[in-house]
Amino acid sequence: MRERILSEIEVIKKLTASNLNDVEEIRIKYLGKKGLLNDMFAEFKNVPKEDKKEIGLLLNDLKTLAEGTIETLKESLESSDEQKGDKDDLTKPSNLFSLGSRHPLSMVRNEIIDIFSRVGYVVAEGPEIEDDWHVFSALNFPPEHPARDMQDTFFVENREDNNHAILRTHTSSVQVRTMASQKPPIRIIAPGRVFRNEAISARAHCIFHQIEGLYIDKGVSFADLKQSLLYFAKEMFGENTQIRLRPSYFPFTEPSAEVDVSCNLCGGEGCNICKGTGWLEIMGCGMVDPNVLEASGIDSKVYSGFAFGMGIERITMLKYNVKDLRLYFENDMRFLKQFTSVL
Ligand code: 2U9
Repeated sequence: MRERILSEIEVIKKLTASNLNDVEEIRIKYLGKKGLLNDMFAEFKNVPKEDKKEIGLLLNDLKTLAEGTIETLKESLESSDEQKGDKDDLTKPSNLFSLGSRHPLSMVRNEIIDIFSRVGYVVAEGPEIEDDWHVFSALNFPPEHPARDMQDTFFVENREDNNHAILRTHTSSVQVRTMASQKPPIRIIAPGRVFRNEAISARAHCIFHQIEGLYIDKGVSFADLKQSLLYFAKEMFGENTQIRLRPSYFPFTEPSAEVDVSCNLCGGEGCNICKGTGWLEIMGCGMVDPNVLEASGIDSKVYSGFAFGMGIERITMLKYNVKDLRLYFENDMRFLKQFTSVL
């Protein structure tokens, strides 16, 4: 009997349990009515008299050890269950999770789309990989124009007929496609990504975003263009904003102009943002050249139209005082977190 008790002591010392059912099984095995200890205590009467004291002490040790071990196993499982229960408490408030926000370029693009859609413009989209005809020829670019050069434009595929596949350098190709497939009146706004072969710096990037507008109907005049742009400038930069137009040149518009808005930081007084002039350049515009209308099958004797184009990066820079173009593309959370609107 001594050996049995000693070997059970060793077994109990090594007991483990992975759940409370295991502990109950151990309890029944050792301390249950028909358990090992009751068996042993029943057998105790057969122990020779001279061994009774020693075996009795050993039996009591075994019982104390079994009770203590079972209690310890139970306690440790209950406390880890409590922790688990804590995690599964469905009444607890959930952890806070951080919501993302719109990219500043998307916010400004959406705001511009919103302003023009309030006066009847609809959004038009087209492919980023274009061909020479839609990007240059249909827009009255002469064959030797420098923009057609590989230094300025990314070529995707050279074609024998010279209608090379290229990455669009402006979204004007979207308007060309709309003019070729729809009859006037046309009133569209074309937002999108454009590509130019430029060295990346604080002021230039090889990828940027434009929004262009096109309005074609009978009797559309330069006065309509001016009023439409004044409406846009006031909606975008505030009710007191003024505009001025300076003569310019683009192959696709005639006459053409650059558009400035009065600096809303200094109210036109002159500051370091407007470099002391009181004016900030925001876009280019003009009356669609008759050659451009004709190239897309629109009769220039019946219809006229105006067009304008702006860089979304530039408008965002002016609106939010962003100093370096590269910030838009780096996805640095410290920059992006400053724009929390969900426009
Ligand atoms: C068609 C006819 C005419 C779109 C126009 C501009 C003037 C212009 C620049 C502003 C800054 C591009 O992002 S930028 O570098 N754009 O100055 N864009 S008129 O004229 C068109 C477009 C399509 C069929």
